[in-house]
Amino acid sequence: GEAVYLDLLRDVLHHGRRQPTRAKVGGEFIDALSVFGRQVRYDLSDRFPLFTTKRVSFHSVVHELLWFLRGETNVRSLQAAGVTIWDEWADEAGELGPIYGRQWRAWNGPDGRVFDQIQAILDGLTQLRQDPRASVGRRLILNAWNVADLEKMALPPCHCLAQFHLDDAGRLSCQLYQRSADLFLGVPFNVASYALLTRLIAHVQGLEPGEFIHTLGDAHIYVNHLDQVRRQLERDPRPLPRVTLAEDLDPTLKKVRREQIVLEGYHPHPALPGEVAV
Ligand code: THF
Repeated sequence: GEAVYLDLLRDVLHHGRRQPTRAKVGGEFIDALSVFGRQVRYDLSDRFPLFTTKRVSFHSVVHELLWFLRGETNVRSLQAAGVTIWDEWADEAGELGPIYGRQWRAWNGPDGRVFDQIQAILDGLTQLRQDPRASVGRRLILNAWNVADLEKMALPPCHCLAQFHLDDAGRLSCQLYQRSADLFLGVPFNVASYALLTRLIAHVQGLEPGEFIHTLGDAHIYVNHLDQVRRQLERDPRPLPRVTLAEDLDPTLKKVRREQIVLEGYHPHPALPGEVAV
């Protein structure tokens, strides 16, 4: 459960090296305590990993994920839902360039072909359910790191590549490689987001959720979050909530509606506000 995340916070708090970063808070460069290379696993079979030692906005997590799944890269529709987490990086027109949504749903090939990676994963799982030897078995990859597009993105992807895995018991797992992990603000979102993506894919494919495995490159705590992290570590985690999904989700995952995803039994400690480094 949540304990492995709290252990990671403690690890970086005690063993992280203080490093300069490219990011700014209030116009000034900010340092971070940082380690390189960690891995954390979350069981998705029963409870949902939305952390309880501070309130995490499930509303923002869901809207951001559905926005990625629609292939959108403009913040206006997020703002209309009251979600502002991408505002700092958007231009005057609300655009972020070809970030996650574009790469997931419409990766442009050199010959003018357009690749929908989410649909390819869904089709791959359909094949794999019929034939466990199908060649896609170890190729269920979602890749946002499009080298040719990086300079057009407002921010290169932090969660770069996810691999899905179907086991012989019909359980779907996901492993994410995250090159840069803002442990206090971003990671609670990232964990909930990929846990939900795994649940959504499993649901429309008639599979059970397995595990979410979070592999981290540079895992850091920005120094303006240290007080909040220390307070968070004094709190006792509570039972994790449950998420239930409507039976009739759009099988392409393009038109899933907010109200089709229901959070139950979430009783977190109070929010711990912190300013995001841009
Ligand atoms: N940049 C940095 N420095 N950290 C990140 O986590 C991050 N991202 C995305 C892109 N760049 C990043 C943006 N995601 C919040 C949460 C996620 C974000 C950005 C900001 C945030 O401020 N959360 C507050 C408020 C939540 C809300 O308003 O709903 C929080 O208390 O959780 C991570 O991939």
